[in-house]
Amino acid sequence: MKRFLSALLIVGSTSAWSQSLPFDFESATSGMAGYDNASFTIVNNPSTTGNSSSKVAEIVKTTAGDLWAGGKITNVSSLDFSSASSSVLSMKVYTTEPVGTVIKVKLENPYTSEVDAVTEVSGAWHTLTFDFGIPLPSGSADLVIMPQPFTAGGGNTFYVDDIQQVPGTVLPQRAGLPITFESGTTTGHFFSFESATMEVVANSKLDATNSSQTVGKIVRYLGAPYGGSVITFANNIDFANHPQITMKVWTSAPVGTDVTLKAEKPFWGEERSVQTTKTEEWELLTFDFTNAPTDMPSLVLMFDFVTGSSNVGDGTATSTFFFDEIKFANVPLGADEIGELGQMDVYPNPASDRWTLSLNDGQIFQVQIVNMEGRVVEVIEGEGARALKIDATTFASGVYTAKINTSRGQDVVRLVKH
Ligand SMILES: [Ca+2]
Ligand SMILES: [Ca+2]
Repeated sequence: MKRFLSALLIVGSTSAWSQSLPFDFESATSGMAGYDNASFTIVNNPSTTGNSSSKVAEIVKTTAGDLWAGGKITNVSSLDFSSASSSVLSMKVYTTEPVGTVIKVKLENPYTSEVDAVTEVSGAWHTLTFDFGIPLPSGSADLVIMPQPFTAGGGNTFYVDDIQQVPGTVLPQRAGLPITFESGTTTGHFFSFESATMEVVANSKLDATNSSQTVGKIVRYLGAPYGGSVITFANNIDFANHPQITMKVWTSAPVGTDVTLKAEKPFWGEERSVQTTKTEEWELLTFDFTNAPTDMPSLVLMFDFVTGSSNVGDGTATSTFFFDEIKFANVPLGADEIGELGQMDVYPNPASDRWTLSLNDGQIFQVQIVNMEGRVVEVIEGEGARALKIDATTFASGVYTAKINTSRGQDVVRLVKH
């Protein structure tokens, strides 16, 4: 039996050799393989500006017809993006392809996630970060690097180095609508897909329809026709009481461009599309979700998406969309976004023995405490009190999200246990 076991171990260690981050390519790196006729090899560093190391990895998209060619490192173990200390993948990139070139990173086999970043310089090393968003992948997978997806190869060359996990922000989910970008909703609350990027930016398009300070911006680069960005709320979107959503949009794309909101839950989505009636002006668009299911927590934004279209975006002004004040049509816009009510004080935070939640005004009905994996670990009845003490001694050190039902609505706060 013992001999059989050791034979198995030998087989296991040769056929399923695993690699772990970081990768600096200074020595031979197992599991590197080009696909779709691309090469993926270790070479001398072509430029030491911004990267003084001697060896880097080179991907050459050799064949013009292979639009999706790239390189992968198979069986990378111990990938864990679920904690703030390692929630972002960072990679140095060098290419002489133009600024705005998309670099896609995919975790597959098993497929868990993919995310794109866009180059900011040409002909110099710089660091791109890949935030895998929610759900936070972990485990073992093939790490696929797909430079310039949806673009003919024919010799286009990319260098990568220092692939590692770095600290990022793991944000608690927003409680729900509205989203105004004026009090807490950030880029990190959104997950962008298919070569779209989403940023929270200053409103550079101030006019009578939207004079607010801050807005969201989505740019579609070469990807799929359905490139966009999604936000997942702590609560389901309450279409029973609020069947219509409004959103302000500004774009240089022509009048008649489709704007799509899709409410989503796993394996189900409801899409509503309307068309712009203005260009280079803010306008208010209304999306009617009457009779939509009421158990969907995610809202997907897709611009210029028409089913069957091959329009994939190109990073120009007509692929750029500003949006703001996503709200229920029948709820007036308050000063604050939900989740940043500012009515809930938590102290001390971080805590080692107890947190006190205190509401300035109103009653606490129930508190649900959710761990980083999204599991409810405790439910505390508030019984209508204005303040509530929560025993922290039974919690493992880490970050938790408290979802609080109050007489003023829902609030979400982050609790940190020392
Ligand atoms: Ca190196
Ligand atoms: Ca705003």
